[in-house]
Amino acid sequence: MGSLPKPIKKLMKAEAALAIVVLVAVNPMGNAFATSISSQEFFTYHIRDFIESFAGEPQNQGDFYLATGTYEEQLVPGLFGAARGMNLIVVQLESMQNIVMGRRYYGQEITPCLNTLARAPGSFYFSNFYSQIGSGNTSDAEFTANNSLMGTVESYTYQLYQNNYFKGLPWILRENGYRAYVLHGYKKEFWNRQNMYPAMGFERFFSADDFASDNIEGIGGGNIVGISDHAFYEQTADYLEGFAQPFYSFVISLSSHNPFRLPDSLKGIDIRPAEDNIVGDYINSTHYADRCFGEFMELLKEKGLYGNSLIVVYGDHFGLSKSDKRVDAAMSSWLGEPYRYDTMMNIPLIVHVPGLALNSTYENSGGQIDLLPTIAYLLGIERLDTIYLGQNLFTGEDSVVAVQTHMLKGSYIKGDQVFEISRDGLFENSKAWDRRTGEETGIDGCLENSEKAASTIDLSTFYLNNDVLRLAFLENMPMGEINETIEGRIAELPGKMDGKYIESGDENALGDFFRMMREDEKKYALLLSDDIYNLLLELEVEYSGKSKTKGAGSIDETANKAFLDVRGRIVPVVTENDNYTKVESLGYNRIMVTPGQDTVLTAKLRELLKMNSPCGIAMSRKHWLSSMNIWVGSKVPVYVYDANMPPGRDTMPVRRMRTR
Ligand code: GP9
Ligand code: MN
Repeated sequence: MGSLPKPIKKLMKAEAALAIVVLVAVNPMGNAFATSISSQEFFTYHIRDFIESFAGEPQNQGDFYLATGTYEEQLVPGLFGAARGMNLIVVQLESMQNIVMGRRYYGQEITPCLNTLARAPGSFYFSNFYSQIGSGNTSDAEFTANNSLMGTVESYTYQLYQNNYFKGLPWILRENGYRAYVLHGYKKEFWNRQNMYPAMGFERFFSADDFASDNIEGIGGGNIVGISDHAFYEQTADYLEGFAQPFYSFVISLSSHNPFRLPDSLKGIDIRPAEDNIVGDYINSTHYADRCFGEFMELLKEKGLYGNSLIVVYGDHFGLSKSDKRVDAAMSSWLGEPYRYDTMMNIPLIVHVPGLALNSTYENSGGQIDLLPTIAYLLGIERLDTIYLGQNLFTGEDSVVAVQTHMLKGSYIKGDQVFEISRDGLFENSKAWDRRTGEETGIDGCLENSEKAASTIDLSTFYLNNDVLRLAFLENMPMGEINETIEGRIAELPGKMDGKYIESGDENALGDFFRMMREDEKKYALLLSDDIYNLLLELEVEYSGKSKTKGAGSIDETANKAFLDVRGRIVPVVTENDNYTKVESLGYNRIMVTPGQDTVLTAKLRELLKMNSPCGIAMSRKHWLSSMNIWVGSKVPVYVYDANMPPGRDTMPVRRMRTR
């Protein structure tokens, strides 16, 4: 099958091209035809391109390849294979943001141990590196780092795709003679790790069952009360010492978890009254996590593992949420400047290759998705026979870092530029700024990168939804057959559906609607509202089984399963003034837009159709009759309901119209 990176890169380019295909054309009669990519075509397009990428052209790794030593623009010549044959120890640090790295709090160094590692001979510190999680927090960080694919915002990745086949770091390293283990001192059921880790290729999961907890009050905080990092690393080092070599050990810390309350005896930083809030707690919590990490490094030295292991350490995600107004204010006050999303998502990455004298800090942009090819490069793996969407950071190129939470799909960081897509899904309403100064730069030239960032997410979802890795690598299915298999699976929306209008805040109507959808497992429904985003949020809070008090990861799985099933059959309808991107970020992958009452195709609506992939246009019968000339010829299906749906009315039949 040859090495895949080139095709993938080609695919990414083609993908970007796809999105800028003009989707709205004007016919000679003066009527605008809305043409877009139906979901069917969308998927067919992907897979066609995927096939071409395998079929043609001899492979030339020169221009982009990521893991071999053959490309030209490497940051440091000769690093390919610099850690060949060594163990790999990857440490994922809970809530560790880059903001504390190298920083002092009134003279007190917050992360002296990480700073020491970053400055050590053989260390490379990437300071412009980002978290790329979906809705699975820690587990998404783990997923993306190991598989070089984005997780999802639909639900958490470890739940939705536990039955998929993966071919990330653990499997690749096992193919290369390694043993692969994962160690984390918390309950094995949490984030469905016990089922997902074997699927990802880990041979054994050392969970809370395998660690003696010191149960320090407040460690971890919230519902995540567990073992201290001190006790965890101590026992981890013992386990590592016993492993046959070479091994890959994925080590996931826990102590520095929100809300960051440490017992006073473990606080190492004197906090002033101004930061006597979550910021001060965070500083102390990360300081403690850093100290324990330093102890771990010392233990590795004692056990002779420091000198023969490639060590990679990075943060999983932010600890201090800008989306929480009080946290935002406290952080801005401490920093003396507005706390921004790029600052929040910026996590440290340190890569340590033993035996090298070199030491550098790099500022090329990168994200967790880039870890697999970067590590494979240092380990000297010539060919990465898998599908991955990241790039080797040692090429020195700026990655277009795709993000999908807080800043939504289509947002990215590249070099010093941060681009945040507008929540209404319109490019022109978006903004961009310089990460160094925070100054707005205007959005000229951002479209292509925004589309590339969005396609990184769409491609990941496509591969995951269709279990493409299984078909391609486990079943060795010929490409044509993969195409047919996937095409056969794509479910089209039925021609007849139910329509329902519910006002946001109307709990009774929402409850009745949810029950109706649960009872009839074949029913699909169009959902309209005066405030569709908030209505969907209410639905999620009430019925998703996610704990309202216990925080991320605490999920009633039975309730959640029912919710996901119902959600998959709901098609929210957004107006051109609604927040399309925000609705999408709630995990709805079939969304319709409604042109409201206008009988013209407004520029805004055209833009929405161009920038996004709605599965249809929805409108009332009256509207359809008066604007048919606009929609006949549309590739996007048009669905029509009987009249204007008044609140509280029973459901209303919705039908797909013939437009072609
Ligand atoms: C629990 C730990 C925390 O095992 O990974 O998860 P988070 O709440 O950060 O996703
Ligand atoms: Mn976490």
